[in-house]
Amino acid sequence: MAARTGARLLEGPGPFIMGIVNATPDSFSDGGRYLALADAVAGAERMAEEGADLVDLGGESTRPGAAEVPVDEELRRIVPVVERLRARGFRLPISVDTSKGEVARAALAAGADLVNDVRAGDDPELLAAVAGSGARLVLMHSRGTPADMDSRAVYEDVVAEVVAELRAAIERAEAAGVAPGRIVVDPGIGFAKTTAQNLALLQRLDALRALGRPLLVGPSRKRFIGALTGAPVDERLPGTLAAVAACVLAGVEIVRVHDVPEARQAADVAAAIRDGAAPPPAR
Ligand code: HH2
Repeated sequence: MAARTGARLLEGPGPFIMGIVNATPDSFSDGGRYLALADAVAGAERMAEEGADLVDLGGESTRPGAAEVPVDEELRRIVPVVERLRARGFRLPISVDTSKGEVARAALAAGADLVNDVRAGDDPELLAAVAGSGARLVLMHSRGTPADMDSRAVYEDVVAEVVAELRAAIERAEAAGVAPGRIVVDPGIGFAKTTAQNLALLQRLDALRALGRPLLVGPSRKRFIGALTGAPVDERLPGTLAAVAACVLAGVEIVRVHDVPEARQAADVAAAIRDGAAPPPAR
């Protein structure tokens, strides 16, 4: 497949594909695959060839029940990957999936462009690091920690509450100096949500538009697909692609996926149907 020319994130027409590289031993679907530095670098470079618009490097699993990773270990897993990719001239934006200020700061210094925080700016040091760097920030909705998030999936109106909690997170980030135009929001599919709540959010993505920020959604291989279809985690690609298409039809700017070439195709076709136009020739 030909390499893409690499439109700058959120500056081209989109939709943008965020490829997942988890440098962890225990992530729910790709745990162990990218733990070694060389494997993580090769995985990111392969995703760039396959049509990703950015890659998301993670050093800590956030699946329900996952163990917390000490900051030194998370730094050791992530920072050398960013450094090596930048040294090799990697042409895509690099996102770092972390909730720790120290990790965010070090990754940004090493050349990351975006911090993807599944705790929506809970750590003031993370917000300060992003504010000082001019990087982008993803604020993802969740409640509690991996240890207790399943028991926190209690809402009267999941859509209204997720919107309100993301609005509070945006205010906290802006008060800490993050530029309003640098913030992306994410409803946090699978984080403190039941299958019915995930579906409600995916049906009502328009409600998140009230926040006035680009949207990111991460449905890839998640439990709700297994709950709907009975498919085990390594057989959820078709369900993932259905969710990717639904997100793109709803106008989501960024989709976070493990399977880049398949999601690229699904997203481009969905976008062409949505817009009634062929995608740009680079695709
Ligand atoms: N989902 C996961 C991790 N990070 N970030 C955003 N913004 N949105 C998501 O939906 C999201 C995320 C969980 O998926 P994965 O990285 O594959 O697994 P693990 O947390 O086990 O590493």
